[in-house]
Amino acid sequence: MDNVGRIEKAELYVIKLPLVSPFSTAYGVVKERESLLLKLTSDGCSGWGECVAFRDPWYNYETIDTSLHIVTKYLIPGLFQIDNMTVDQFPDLFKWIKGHNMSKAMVENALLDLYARKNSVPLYDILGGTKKKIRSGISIGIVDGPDMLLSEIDKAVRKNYHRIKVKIRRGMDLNIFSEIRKIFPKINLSVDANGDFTENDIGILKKFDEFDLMMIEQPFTSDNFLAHAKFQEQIKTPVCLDESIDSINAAVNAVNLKSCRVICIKQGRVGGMVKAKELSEFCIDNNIDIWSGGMLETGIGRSFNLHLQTLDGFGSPGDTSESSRFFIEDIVIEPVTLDRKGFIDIPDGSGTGIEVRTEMIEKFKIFNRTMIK
Ligand code: OSB
Ligand code: MG
Repeated sequence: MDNVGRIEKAELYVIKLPLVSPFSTAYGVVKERESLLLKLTSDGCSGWGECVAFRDPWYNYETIDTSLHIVTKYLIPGLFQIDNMTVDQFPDLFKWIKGHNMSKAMVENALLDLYARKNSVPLYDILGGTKKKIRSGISIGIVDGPDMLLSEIDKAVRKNYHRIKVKIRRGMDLNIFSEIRKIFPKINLSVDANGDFTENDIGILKKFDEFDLMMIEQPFTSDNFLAHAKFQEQIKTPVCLDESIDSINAAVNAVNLKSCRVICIKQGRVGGMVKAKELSEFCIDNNIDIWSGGMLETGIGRSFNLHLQTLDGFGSPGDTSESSRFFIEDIVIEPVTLDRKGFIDIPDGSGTGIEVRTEMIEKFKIFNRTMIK
């Protein structure tokens, strides 16, 4: 990669977008998606990034406020000090900052988009991805009662989503899965616990082998690699790690301890596209299946997830759904949509290939700050 050039301006926006319906997990309910966005400008060209952290720290420790702190105090001033950096040097430049991957990912992604736009090439070309369309998947939050869940699944099946994931929590009645399988015997089905169970629940969790699931995602807390290994040894269904994998080293631990057979890669959680690609290659070399996760991203973050999935290793459907599944109106001109067979086209323009609707940013912004070099 060549140098990105001199970054002259960084504009930060926090927007608050209403969701079509509340999204519930074992730990939290999101009613409105607050998102931190960044626009970097250089030589009259701009690139955008989105921080996938939520307002509150229920998924991991990062929040929009911690990210604003890291970005404005360290990352942007750091970028302003350098004039001749390539995007792949970004992770090394800021590795002295411990953690805060979601903040790093937003800045790196904006740089990558900027670089690609300056060079008039699509982002997937820079990454080395070749797919023109990718498979879709939907994650259904915890809803009120079995009828509602069955109706949500039915809607997703009619749209031809390639995989349907259902959020679960401790204490829920697992008989609903027999019900789901009676009505939808063949769909690609998986579950996600967001770490709500403990090792003491292994007896109950083993029942999931009866439902022919693609995987069980993150049953235990993110630091509990041993419990996941113990569980994987006792269950035929593949265990998938999400929250646990924030670095290649975490994946090395998971592989060596046999904690999982699948890893959900979220480019935001691992620190950006460069790290996400590295992690995908590590997983493939170590026989771990991968797919791209989602974090209720707006059109900006969603576009990075699309480009990531053009890479060869991302053949399985992940959590990339239509924008309209979450948002009444997206903040980009080209929201993500499914074709009749449930595939999603990769945008073909420069960079991420999407254009941000500035009037939407103005309408939904609750904070902004501009930093000039
Ligand atoms: O655990 O994968 C998760 C949403 C927010 C936080 C964590 C998760 C999720 C999802 C939905 O499951 C992903 C999406 O469709 O964007
Ligand atoms: Mg998950």
